Amino acid sequence: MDIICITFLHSEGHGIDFYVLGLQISGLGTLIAGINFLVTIINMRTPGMTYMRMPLFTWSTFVVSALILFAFPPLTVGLVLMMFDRMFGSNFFDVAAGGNTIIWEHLFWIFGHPEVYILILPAFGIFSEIFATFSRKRLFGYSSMVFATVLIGFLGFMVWAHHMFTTGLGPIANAIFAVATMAIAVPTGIKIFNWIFTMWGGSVKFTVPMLYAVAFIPSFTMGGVTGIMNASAPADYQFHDSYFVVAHFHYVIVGGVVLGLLAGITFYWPKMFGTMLSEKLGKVTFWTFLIGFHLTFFIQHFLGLMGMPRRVFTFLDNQGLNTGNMISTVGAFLMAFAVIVMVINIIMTSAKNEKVGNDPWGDGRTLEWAIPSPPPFYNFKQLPLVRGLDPYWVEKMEGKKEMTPAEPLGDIHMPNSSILPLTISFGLFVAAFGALYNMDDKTWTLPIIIVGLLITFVSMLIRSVKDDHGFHIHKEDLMDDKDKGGKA
Ligand SMILES: [Cu+2]
Repeated sequence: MDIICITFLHSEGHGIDFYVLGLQISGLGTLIAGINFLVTIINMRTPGMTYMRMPLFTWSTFVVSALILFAFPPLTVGLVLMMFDRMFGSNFFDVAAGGNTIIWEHLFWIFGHPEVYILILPAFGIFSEIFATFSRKRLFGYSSMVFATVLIGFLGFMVWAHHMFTTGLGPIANAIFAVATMAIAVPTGIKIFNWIFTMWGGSVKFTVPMLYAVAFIPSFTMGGVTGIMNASAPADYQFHDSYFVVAHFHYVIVGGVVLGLLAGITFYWPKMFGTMLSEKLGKVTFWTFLIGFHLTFFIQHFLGLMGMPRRVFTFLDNQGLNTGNMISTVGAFLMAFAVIVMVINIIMTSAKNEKVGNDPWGDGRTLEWAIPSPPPFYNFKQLPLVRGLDPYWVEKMEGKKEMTPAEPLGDIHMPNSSILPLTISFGLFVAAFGALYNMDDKTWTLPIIIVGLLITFVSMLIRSVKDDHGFHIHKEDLMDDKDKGGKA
């Protein structure tokens, strides 16, 4: 093997290169999706849908998209510097050559902490919809919920160094980041109390999504409490890199994001696929998952305090860590069982395929429940007129069965499908594959990189230059759909 620059690298082989290139491409996808959501939410709201009438799920998607816009560029910068270190022998992160590894930690966490909120805020949005729907009451403190979501998003950029208390930033920096981190408990607390007050005095229905929502409150709050413990810098010197931290973030991510995903899948399943998941099997999944989750991760707080380090795949025998780890393992199997039951539930209900109407839960509040399940590809035949928060509920309370249209029935303008986004990303895949092995100085890699980038840039050029006016669904065809005659 010829002597090349990678010999001094800490991670030999191509694992890190794969990660560096793959994250840049998927980061690009996330960034573009974020921009797409922002532009759509700003420009394409139906008449009457003011910002302060938007569903909380839309609000949280809006805030998260803004976070993506600011959080992903620092990650890309870090990855590009790392790529330069590995491909071209630069020394950004090589201490021996005058580089600084702490810069990598900063760049990573300037992205990494907002990323935590990019994960959790959509779950907050889903739970807000579910609490209002199954309490059959409007969300308590809607405006303060919006304010808290924006504030969490903003503060999320001020706290990244709480991941770096032990790197030696000094007491002043540590104190500032500790206080800023604890400040996030305030808007989060506002949300927790608003969800509880939404249920207060409502006629609560314990459907499967609502069970997830109710279980989410104490589970997530426990992750919040250990978050405050980690945020206190002196205490963090003890918790750092131990299983206590593992327990903390699993309470946040599983107790928050994963419960949110399971709740959202169950809640929107009939809207997406036109058939209800079994509530009975859903309850089996819920209880086994919840018990399995707490069994797995609660004990890990204590394993961490007993000194079990994280990022190590095994532990010393006879150190008093065996029983705790055994309990964790049993819990993990329970969670796996819960997921298997969920897959069975999905297969069974898809096989039966009993069709449901537009409002299968009977208590839908927002616009999506006013159109068929699954919605037609053009969504609304006529844009609906929004007259308040929870517009479908507003109409139902006045005895109406459907939304009042905001426009006469007319042609609907739709975009054409295009293969070009696929070829754009395929080109990046080819180029990255070449770059991956370019670090070995192989001669065949350069042409592969060039071909890949050509595929991407030519596709982008065609996409920009070619006029694509889309197509129209004609008014007459819309009237042929099921309910003849249309409503003008
Ligand atoms: Cu953080």
